[in-house]
Amino acid sequence: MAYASSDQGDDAPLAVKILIAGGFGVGKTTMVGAVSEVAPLRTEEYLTHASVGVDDLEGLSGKSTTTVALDFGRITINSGLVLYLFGTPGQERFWFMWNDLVHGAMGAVVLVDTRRLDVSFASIDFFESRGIPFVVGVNCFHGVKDRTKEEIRKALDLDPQVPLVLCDARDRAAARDVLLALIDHLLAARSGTAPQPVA
Ligand SMILES: Nc1nc2c(ncn2[C@@H]2O[C@H](COP(=O)(O)OP(=O)(O)O)[C@@H](O)[C@H]2O)c(=O)[nH]1
Ligand SMILES: [Mg+2]
Repeated sequence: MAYASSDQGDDAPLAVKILIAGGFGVGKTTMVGAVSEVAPLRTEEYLTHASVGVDDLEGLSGKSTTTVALDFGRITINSGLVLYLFGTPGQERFWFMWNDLVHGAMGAVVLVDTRRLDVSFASIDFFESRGIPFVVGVNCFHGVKDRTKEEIRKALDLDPQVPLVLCDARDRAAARDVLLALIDHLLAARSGTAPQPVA
């Protein structure tokens, strides 16, 4: 994937790769679909009996598909910046893909569902351990804000500098706001040197 590609000429927008991560069923596919200005590339499969007992569907009675590879979308922030979004597969059996997906990523959104915070712990650990800047998007399913931001921060054991934004993954403007919070965070983290994509 291209990042700040030098062969596009000076006027070409900066292309930045962002990962949309979080556990199974937190709204990754939904968010990429909501913000993408290109028809999102999806690799959803219907959940089959084969996934019963493998994919944890507790609390997800409406979920009938699952992302087997990844979601891909694009959003133009302004004339100088385009984000390429890669939704990561949430199920544990696809974690081997994450080391490839992370190549060149400048930052990440980790989506959480307050009813099942634990399913996103691994994503947070992953980005923390690799020093990749991320923001946490709290997907308020059905508009339910059942915990305060402080409670969620504490439960996730988040570093104080990691932004936490409430959102509705289905809503384009709300999803865009999460991405804007990530861009602000990336710029703030620069402190002289831009965050470097993972080699
Ligand atoms: N009510 C509500 N449902 C949502 C929201 N975000 C996602 N969903 C639903 O929750 C399920 C899981 O979302 P999905 O995007 O497939 O999760 P993923 O596994 O992280 O990609 C789907 O049935 C979505 O339609 C939300 O903000 N509110
Ligand atoms: Mg998905």
